[in-house]
Amino acid sequence: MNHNAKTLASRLRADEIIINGWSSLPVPILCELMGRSGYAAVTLDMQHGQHDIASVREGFASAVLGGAHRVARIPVGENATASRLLDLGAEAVIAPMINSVEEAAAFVEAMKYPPLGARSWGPHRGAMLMGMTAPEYLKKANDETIGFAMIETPEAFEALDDILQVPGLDAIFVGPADLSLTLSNGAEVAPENEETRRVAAEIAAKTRAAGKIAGKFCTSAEDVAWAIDAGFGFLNYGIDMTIFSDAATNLLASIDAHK
Ligand code: 3PY
Ligand code: MG
Repeated sequence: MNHNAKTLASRLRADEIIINGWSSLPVPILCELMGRSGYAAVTLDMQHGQHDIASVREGFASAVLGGAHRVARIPVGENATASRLLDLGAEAVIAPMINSVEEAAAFVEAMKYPPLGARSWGPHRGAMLMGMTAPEYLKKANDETIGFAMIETPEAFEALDDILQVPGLDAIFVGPADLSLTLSNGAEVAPENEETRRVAAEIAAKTRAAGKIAGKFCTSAEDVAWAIDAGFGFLNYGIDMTIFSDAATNLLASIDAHK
């Protein structure tokens, strides 16, 4: 966000629906283009995407230029990177494969300043991108930056009630590809199948009942509509690589000489 604009946290807590674009390519201007195209937020992916710290640092600045909120996903268990991403200006960090209360608590510890956690001080770039002085950032960071714990296994679903009680955990994000893979014990990746949706709907209901923000990765326009009805407020729809290759394929298909 830019100076004086609302934070992502405040928009989500006010029940605004936020459509997020997934950034997997380490090309900063694509984050700006996503913002200029109308995405409210962009998530830069360090788990399965090609981003590293340098491309996220530049991508955040580009997202600001494009008017999009800045989100990033860490690799599994790399909580030190979560703190670093906040220092570089992340408004939200997504942690994949949170399967237990202990894992959720360790993530919160990296995300929050005392007394909620043990985040170390040094948010110079982060405060700048939030349009805050360092003392303002210290006062507001625990409320105005968000940690999403990803629920994407039956084990995580089993522990969800307890995970939702972890002090300082702001939000849950459903990864339906892994959820379907693990629910089917490796048989299929089917993010929109009945069983995955049944579990995802319960995750949304429990998360909302606990007063927390619910997010989900969506794989079609119909899936976005379904997820909004189910209570999810932070929705990813669209991945940079797919957007480009689909657009290129459609463009070429529209040329008679190409057929
Ligand atoms: C999943 O669907 O498993 C995800 O992690 C989405 O990025
Ligand atoms: Mg996943």
